[in-house]
Amino acid sequence: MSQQIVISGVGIWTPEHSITNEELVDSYNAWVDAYNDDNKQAIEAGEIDAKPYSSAEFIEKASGIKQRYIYQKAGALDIDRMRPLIDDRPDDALSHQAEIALAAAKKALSAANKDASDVDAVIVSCAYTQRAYPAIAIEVQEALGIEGFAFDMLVACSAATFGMHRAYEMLCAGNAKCVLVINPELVSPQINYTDRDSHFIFGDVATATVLEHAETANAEHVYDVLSTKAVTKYSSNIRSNFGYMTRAQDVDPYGPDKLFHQAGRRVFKDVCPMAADHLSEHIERHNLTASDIRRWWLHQANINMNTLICKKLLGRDATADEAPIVLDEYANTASAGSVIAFGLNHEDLVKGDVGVLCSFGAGYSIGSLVIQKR
Ligand code: CO8
Repeated sequence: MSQQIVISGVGIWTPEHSITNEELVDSYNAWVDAYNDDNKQAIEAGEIDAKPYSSAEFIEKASGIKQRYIYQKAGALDIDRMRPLIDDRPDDALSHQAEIALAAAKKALSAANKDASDVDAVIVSCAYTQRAYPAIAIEVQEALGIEGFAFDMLVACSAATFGMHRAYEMLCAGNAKCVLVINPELVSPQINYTDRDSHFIFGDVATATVLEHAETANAEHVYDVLSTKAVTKYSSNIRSNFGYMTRAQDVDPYGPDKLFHQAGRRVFKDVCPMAADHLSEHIERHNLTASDIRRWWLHQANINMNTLICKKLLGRDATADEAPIVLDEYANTASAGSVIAFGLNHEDLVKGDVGVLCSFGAGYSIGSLVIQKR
């Protein structure tokens, strides 16, 4: 590689609305009462099972999540609706996802001390895009007035790190000079708010990072990307079957299997050792051990996963300073969790400090970057 690649800016857009565990559980339990009442005869006849209550205590203990942000709160807690209410915009209006992508992008550009005219490539990388085409990234490119090219990519939980990998490679190859990677995780429309196993897991957010060549970087906080590492292994344990094929399949396009669903305990067991091994191997490339890493900006799905992974790496519990947690406030934000952790917890690092950004989840997919403060 002839030129050093750096991360020179990070931005986070946080929705103005939030939902606490208590609010979510109150709504879900009221829906359960109505469902069980409506289906009383079938339940008593043993034809269907009564729905069990959710519990705020369970949610916090099992996941560490206390609340989540949501793009539009209206509708999500309404027991006659149980999904957010988001207006349908005409083709000539800015789309919802581009709007939140832009908000995060502007913050990242400002942190990087860049104008849109400095950027020549845009990647929108997230768990879902609200349409197939034209790409959300091209809409954002147009809104910012960027000359160059843009594209969308989907890698569920690892979309943000994999997007940064692509930016790194485009910069190494000389195909771009400055890349904006944006993760507009507008996931609330895909949450099954009538499923107690998963209704609490996710929150909306948008994050963005700026990657460029070191020689053009002029921001206050700049990180050399020492290397990137990715692995995928097919699993249906986290899945959404939502998509255009349902039109031809004569099935309910919004049925439970078309929304997010998972075998959570199985995912926990499979992914923790995979992520720990992945991270060990990645830092070994640089002759580093876990104790040499100043900060771990890990994927934010479940606090118990992060505790276990850190314990495997360090041989002890990580402190909050070593491996910050943001999921208590943001919940699981699909691919954006490690970027939020980075965005909120990096300015105190000093020159030479090494940190690791890592995502893990659906696919399965694991992506990491070893970075060093300039
Ligand atoms: N309230 C009360 N009880 C509950 C609730 C609830 N809300 N939910 C489940 N229970 C019950 C269960 O039914 C079960 O009861 P029983 O023992 O009688 O069967 C009991 O509590 C224990 O349930 P679990 O075994 O499921 O509980 P866990 O301790 O395993 O915790 C978790 C569940 C929190 C889901 C945990 O397994 C976990 O976090 N696993 C990791 C999952 C993960 O990281 N997945 C990644 C998903 S993110 C991703 O891939 C991105 C996808 C794209 C974004 C999608 C956006 C919509």
